[in-house]
Amino acid sequence: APARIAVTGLAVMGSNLARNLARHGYRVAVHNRSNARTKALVEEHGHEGDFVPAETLEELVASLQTPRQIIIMVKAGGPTDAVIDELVPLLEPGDMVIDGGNAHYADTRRREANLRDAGLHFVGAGISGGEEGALNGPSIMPGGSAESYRHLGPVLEDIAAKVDDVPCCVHVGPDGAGHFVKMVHNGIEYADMQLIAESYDLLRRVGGMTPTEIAEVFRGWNSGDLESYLVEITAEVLGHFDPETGVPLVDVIADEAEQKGTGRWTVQEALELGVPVTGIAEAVFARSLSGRAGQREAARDAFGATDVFASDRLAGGLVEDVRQALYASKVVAYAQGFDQMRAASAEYGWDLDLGAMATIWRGGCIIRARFLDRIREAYDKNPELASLLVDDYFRDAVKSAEAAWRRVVVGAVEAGVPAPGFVSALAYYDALRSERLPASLVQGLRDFFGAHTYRRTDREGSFHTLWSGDRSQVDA
Ligand code: NBP
Repeated sequence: APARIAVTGLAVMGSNLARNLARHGYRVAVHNRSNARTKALVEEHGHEGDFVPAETLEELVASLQTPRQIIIMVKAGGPTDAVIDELVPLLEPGDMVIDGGNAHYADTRRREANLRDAGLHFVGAGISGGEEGALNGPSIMPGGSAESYRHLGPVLEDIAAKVDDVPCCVHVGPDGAGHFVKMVHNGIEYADMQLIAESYDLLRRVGGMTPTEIAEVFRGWNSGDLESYLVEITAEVLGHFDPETGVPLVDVIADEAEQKGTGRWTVQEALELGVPVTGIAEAVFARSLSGRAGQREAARDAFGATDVFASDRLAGGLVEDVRQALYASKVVAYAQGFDQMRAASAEYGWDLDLGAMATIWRGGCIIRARFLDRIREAYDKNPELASLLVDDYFRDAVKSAEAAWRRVVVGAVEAGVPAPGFVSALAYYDALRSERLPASLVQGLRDFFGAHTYRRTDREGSFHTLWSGDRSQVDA
């Protein structure tokens, strides 16, 4: 019998996805550029289901039922284009090519348009959850045509993670929508991790707690509003001791954070769209700063290795204050990420259902969290919500955290412990809720040096002041 679906690219993600499909009873055709991986997959896991190994793409295509569904799981970028170029001449109108890699959404838009011209469906599908998710149920964010989702949706929903029996997979929107949403997911993941890291740093350096004690704190937090995969694994990492030296592992890991680029993409796209994603940007920059070893050393030499300055601001309930600051800052980071998805949806005509995005991130992916139920409820109540922050539930949560949040920010600044995530999140909140912003002065300056004009608060129109003349105002 022909295979139901195919996977080409059998490194860790592709082989786990193929196994997931096979375990769900699908006859899966499998292929890899170098045949050794295909052989290894079938030898090691052939008993898990019904695999159809193919040595060439021709063989792979020939083994499939029509319309064909072929998932590409290769290294993002050039390799994806190479596979598509080889595959397209072998396909027939109506066939579906699914890219499950971490593609940039602009590449996905380009590929979708090209394949559409050839009568093919191209589905850029964000897949989150790493190798574990690919095998046991990832969060899947497929873009592409509605018609392709009618064929593919049932299969993808079948292999996706489930929360309360609801699959973590939904048709996100046309062309690059799926990969865009996956990108923002990763950006939010950066912000979330940065806020967690700042919380740890404050508890450690201001609170004088040990990693083991802090692990315990995170374990406790994981049974409340902050319940999430990242908080859960923070307790695991902080509680782990290096078998070689016997010290907490976190103390022997080099403090230079790396990145693969999706956080940077998120910020670059936010700049293009004009959406302030300050939490994600601070997280990306914090990683970059950590990696600038030479500058850090020079600064330590110049200023003396800073220990913590005395501050009694946080003497009282540090742990609870930090918990509240973390929660409020996290709400800001998510609010910003959702703003970015809304802006892209308007820009590209994607008609994204933001509540559905929260739903499919509840399981399978790295930012899965209890909190996402609240986000879904907020958008269910009001799909046109101006900001997540103003939803009743989040407004109350942020308001009740506000005093603690300010104490943490002031305390961190006073102690000299960098907390860019907390500080910028609070500044964002304060800016949004300000009656007047000094942007009026910025406009005045722009008008002064560049005749860029300004609008007035009291009547319509554009105006310019004759700064170098008699300083009267003219209509612009
Ligand atoms: P890699 O990203 O390490 O890619 C290795 C695969 O790409 C191998 O199958 C390799 O074939 C194939 N490949 C390359 Br490289 N160049 C090729 C070419 N020119 N033509 C055909 N095949 C080529 O694999 P991965 O870590 O499994 O990730 C796969 C995708 O999933 C990536 O886009 C990744 O960003 C994404 N992703 C990964 C994770 C994760 O946790 N790792 C999570 C979510 C998404 P070969 O065996 O012949 O060299």
